[in-house]
Amino acid sequence: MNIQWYPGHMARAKKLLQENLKLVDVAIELLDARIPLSSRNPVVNELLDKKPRLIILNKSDLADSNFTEIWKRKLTGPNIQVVAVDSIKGSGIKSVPSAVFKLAEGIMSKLLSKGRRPRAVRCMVVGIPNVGKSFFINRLVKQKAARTGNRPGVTRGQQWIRVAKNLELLDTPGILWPKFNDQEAAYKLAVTGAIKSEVIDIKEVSGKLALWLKDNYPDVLINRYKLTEIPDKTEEILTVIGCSRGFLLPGGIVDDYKAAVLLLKEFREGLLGRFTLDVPE
Ligand SMILES: Nc1nc2c(ncn2[C@@H]2O[C@H](COP(=O)(O)OP(=O)(O)OP(=O)(O)O)[C@@H](O)[C@H]2O)c(=O)[nH]1
Ligand SMILES: [Mg+2]
Repeated sequence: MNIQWYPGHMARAKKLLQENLKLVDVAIELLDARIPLSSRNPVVNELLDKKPRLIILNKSDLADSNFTEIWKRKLTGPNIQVVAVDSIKGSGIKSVPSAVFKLAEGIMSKLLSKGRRPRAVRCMVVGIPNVGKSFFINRLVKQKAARTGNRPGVTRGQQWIRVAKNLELLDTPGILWPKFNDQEAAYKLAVTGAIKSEVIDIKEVSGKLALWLKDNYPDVLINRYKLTEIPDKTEEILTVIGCSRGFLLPGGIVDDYKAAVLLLKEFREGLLGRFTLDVPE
């Protein structure tokens, strides 16, 4: 497996992010709660080094809540706060403004002491494609201010959005990095939907997921797809799923591509349960 995806618009977005960084007081970094390590962009992480940072573990409704608690503790640090959020239902959103104001306290009081007029706290929302940046912002402003979509690469330009008189956000396009040296992380990005489907081998990615489920949560596969047992070989797991669902091609051959698509889709929608792929040590 070799997954790579760094189209021109991401390189441009990274440049824009770099330029706009000096305009903002706080960076809001959205990570996918299912893969808090693999969804962290190392290039952006470095750029944000000196900024007060609020980490949002988004899609926490799809992640294992015990692991999310551990990740929250691990990721918190000096000048870094962490909040777990479900941007669809809105849980966790309420504590976001107070966390932002706390992180911006130092900067704002410095401005005031210099005799500058009070102004809104400015935040930049950054994260990988499809992690839910625009959904998160819309939740925060309680209206559809930012364009969203169930595929990576929806937001193209940057967009300022006013949440309240004292809080403004900059929505940015999702950015990955030029080379995935860690293909294990790339696979996790593919499984969770951060990489567009055209550049991945669906059967390979879904097969790897099937194997992971077999090794860690076999009952989930058995119950969901009404299997009697799970074969050892990756391709065969997809075949038994396809067989169980009656996915047949002409000639009675099982359509394991269709099974691969189904497994990925159901995993992403949370129909198999809540899973964290980056397991904390
Ligand atoms: N289950 C779940 N789904 C979410 C959550 N937040 C966003 N989504 C889904 O994730 C998908 C992507 O959301 P967007 O807000 O468009 O993602 P984005 O990060 O702005 O993506 P780009 O603009 O492409 O970089 C949508 O289909 C949402 O339904 C969440 O907290 N939980
Ligand atoms: Mg977006």
